[in-house]
Amino acid sequence: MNYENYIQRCFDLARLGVSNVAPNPMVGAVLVYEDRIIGEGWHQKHGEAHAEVNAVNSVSPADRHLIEKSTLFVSLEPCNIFGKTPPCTDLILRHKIRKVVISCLDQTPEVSGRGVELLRKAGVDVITGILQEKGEALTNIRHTFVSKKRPYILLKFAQSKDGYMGRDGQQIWISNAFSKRIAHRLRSQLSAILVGTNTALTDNPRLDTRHWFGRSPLRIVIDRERKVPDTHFLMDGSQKTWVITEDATQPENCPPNLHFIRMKFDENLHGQLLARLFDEKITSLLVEGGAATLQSFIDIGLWDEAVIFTGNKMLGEGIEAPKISGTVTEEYPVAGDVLTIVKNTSNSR
Ligand code: AOF
Ligand code: ZN
Repeated sequence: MNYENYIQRCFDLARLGVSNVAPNPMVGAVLVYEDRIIGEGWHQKHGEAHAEVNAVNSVSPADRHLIEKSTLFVSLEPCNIFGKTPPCTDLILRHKIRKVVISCLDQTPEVSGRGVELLRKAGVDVITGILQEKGEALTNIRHTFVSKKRPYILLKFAQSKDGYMGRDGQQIWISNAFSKRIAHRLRSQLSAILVGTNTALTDNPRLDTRHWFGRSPLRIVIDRERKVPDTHFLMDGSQKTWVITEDATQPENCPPNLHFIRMKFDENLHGQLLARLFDEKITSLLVEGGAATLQSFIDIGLWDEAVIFTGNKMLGEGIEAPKISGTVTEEYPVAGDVLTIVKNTSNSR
């Protein structure tokens, strides 16, 4: 039996939950009897059944007697705790499944190895670490959140071929329509999206997912002095929005999902914001600009990944794109643009 193929299938299934499972991780599971898949499942929505439950429930009546003779493959260690749902270890024992193969451990402190231990103590043969690096990449958002107690931070920007992001006070479109769709897909997969005051004023962004589908993230704008006028899209109440400011007085007729949140604009502004996001169980944050806001996260090492679109135009002058150093993990063409993914491999905070 090729463990890697089945674990890879778990990853593919897991990804189907991409926009709907936060703050939970994406998880996939398959049940295999003598090299035949008899059940498959994935975690589809936060608060609902885990992958293992869906895999067991998907087995046809004709195959149900095979469950106890099957091997359960899961992309993540099965949970042993009562969260929103009962422990998956109970399910495994109740169905007398004797072999479980997993990719990586669940770093949630209450689980973290205990799920495996519980199963082994009950006599289940548990194999761990299959395609572990890929399994960890799949759960990086959740694992950053539980281990660093802050959201996974992804920086996104577009730059011209000669390294400029735009010109002061002027909206300039650098990347192409294909890149824009990829950017909107990214938005649909993350939980919150942040811009600074200048970007909000100059670009009047909507920060939604209109060129993709699925839910739109929480919008956050840093606006110390409340410069963004209420005629701008960010203030329209179409999506939940936080305005981070020094003056949090609610305006009259304020839309119910527009929140003015007071913070101290000192050297710990990022810390305050990230702590607030952690409290609200927001597991990922997309920082979209502008240059100064992006650079402020880079300067203090608070970033995990950067997605950079490089267009094929030259601007000659303007606002320089942030300088980022990390490990390039992917680079590919997008209809004339180049998309580069950089990971922060230094030990970020
Ligand atoms: C699994 N299988 O498919 C998922 C798991 O709040 P709950 O009930 O959804 O459970 C939270 C815990 O379950 C937490 O440890 C999280 O990492 C894990 N997610 N575990 O066995 C799954 N989604
Ligand atoms: Zn579970």
